[in-house]
Amino acid sequence: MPTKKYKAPLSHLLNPGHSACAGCGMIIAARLLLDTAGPNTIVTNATGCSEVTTTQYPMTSFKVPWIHSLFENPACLASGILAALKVKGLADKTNIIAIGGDGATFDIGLAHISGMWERGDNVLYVCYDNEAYQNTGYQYSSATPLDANTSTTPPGKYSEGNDQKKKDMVGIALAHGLPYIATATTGYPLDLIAKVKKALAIKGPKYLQIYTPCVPGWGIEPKDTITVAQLAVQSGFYPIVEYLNGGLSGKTKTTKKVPVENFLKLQKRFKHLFKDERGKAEIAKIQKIADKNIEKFGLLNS
Ligand SMILES: Cc1ncc(C[n+]2csc(CCOP(=O)(O)OP(=O)(O)O)c2C)c(N)n1
Ligand SMILES: [Mg+2]
Repeated sequence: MPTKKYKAPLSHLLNPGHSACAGCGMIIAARLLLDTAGPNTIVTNATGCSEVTTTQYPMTSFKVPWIHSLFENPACLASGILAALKVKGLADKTNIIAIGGDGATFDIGLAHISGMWERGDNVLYVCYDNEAYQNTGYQYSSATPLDANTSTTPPGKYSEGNDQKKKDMVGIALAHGLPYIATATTGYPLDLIAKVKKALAIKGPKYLQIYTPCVPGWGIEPKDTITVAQLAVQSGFYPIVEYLNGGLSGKTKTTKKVPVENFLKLQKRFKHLFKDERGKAEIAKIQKIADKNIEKFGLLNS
């Protein structure tokens, strides 16, 4: 586990005054991302919390050039900007970062992202993964984990919440042969910063998936944002890994395996699992998923 502490700079490229919830994991990630990328950056943004909370007309929190067009197309915008910068001879001097939530990335913008990756465009695509369409009222996305209670996967007599497993977006990125792919989380800011730096230093298409707890969507206390993200990693629920040219090049290990229960019980979206025997059996299934991750990536320090 990383032990160093994060020392925040005195000014930021994402101004305060945005309307993100107190304790929002996404907004912490956004600030770390921009401060690391620096002012020579152009951002394209999908629709979602990362856009709606930062750019309420006529104001913006962004201190770098920023554009939003449609929910599904930050990748297309990024490719267009790259083409224009090439004509102007500025392509090698500017970071282009495309941003989308998990809904924009795993579901609705996936075809456009695939095209951008296939073309080999020199763009860093960042997904803020809060595991649902949180902006429009906590609906299920294909990034929603098994058994989570969302407004479209409510638990009840015949349901334990979401009955599907989370889509393997990192696997999809790997299939595109990207030179750099990583997961990170606001739970470990220094690791996140290091990955942004590394990604931007590499030419070609990059994918960074950042695990960002959502206070109202997950039903957590604002003060628990960092703790919940760390427990997700320490339990194996959300593996933090890095791939260079398709080979596993980094992983965040844990010294002591934390039971997934410790992660789940801090969140109202999993509250129904702690009611009865049926829920207990579901927790065992989630534990199996985490155990599989620990085994697959070798996450336990022995
Ligand atoms: C084509 C289209 N479909 C649906 C919407 C409505 N919509 C706007 S934001 C959003 C949810 C975004 O979810 P996600 O990408 O996960 O980002 P989050 O808000 O969770 O950060 C939806 C469904 C839209 N704007 N455009
Ligand atoms: Mg989302």
